[in-house]
Amino acid sequence: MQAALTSVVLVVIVLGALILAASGIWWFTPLASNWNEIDGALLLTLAVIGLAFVVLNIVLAYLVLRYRYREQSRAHFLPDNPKLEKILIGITALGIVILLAPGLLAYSRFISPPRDALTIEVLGEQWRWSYRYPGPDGKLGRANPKLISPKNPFGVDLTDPAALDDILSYTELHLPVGRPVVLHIRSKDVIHSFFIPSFRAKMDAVPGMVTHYWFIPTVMGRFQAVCAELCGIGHHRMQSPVLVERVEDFQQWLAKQPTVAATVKP
Ligand SMILES: [Cu+2]
Repeated sequence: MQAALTSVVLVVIVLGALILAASGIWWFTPLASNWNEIDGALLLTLAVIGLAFVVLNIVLAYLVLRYRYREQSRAHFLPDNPKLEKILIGITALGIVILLAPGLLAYSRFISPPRDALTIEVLGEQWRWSYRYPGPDGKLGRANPKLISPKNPFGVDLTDPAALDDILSYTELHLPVGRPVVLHIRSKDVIHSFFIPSFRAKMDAVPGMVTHYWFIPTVMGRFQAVCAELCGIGHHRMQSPVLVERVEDFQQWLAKQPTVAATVKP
């Protein structure tokens, strides 16, 4: 009786998961960047682990029922079965290769930005995101964590001439549509992770390092960046709006933001 109940529960779990997946209520948000490739790797991963989940649980449900306890039954002694083990190792190895290979290829492109990409700095701290854009010179000035102060939250090095025209945003990330953007990601305190789900783009922000990734925003509109690394009590509200606009609107917004020279310089 218990064996039958266990089997039924396993089958119900599998059916429930399949119905939930087919209903689409927890499906991905529509892609809003160039990363079709990452979407493809995610779907392939879902297909491989989904198939393994269904097959393993159905086999388990069958075995629980087939070999349930019976008064007169006796177990066989089966020391090992090299042939079966080889087959299982082969299937597992193939599954792992299918899971890893497309992701590794996509990742190598994800961290290799094109030369004409617009560089924007992302600074994470408990619990907010701030952004630094290059000024008219097109170059971000040097920054150093040792220079961080209440007046100079990015730790911008004021002796670097390229730094003075840099533009700061403490609230929103604005992006021009259709232009490659590379984000240089820093953290002031603990490990955060800068994740824009609609762009399928995510990377850890690690204190003492500058990490990076690039993308092309392909859809205009309002999206959301979130922190994807549990980073303390305010982690859940470490979010920031991401606005993808026409190039002219982006330039207009940028022109209204404060520069380093105006706000940080003593
Ligand atoms: Cu965080």
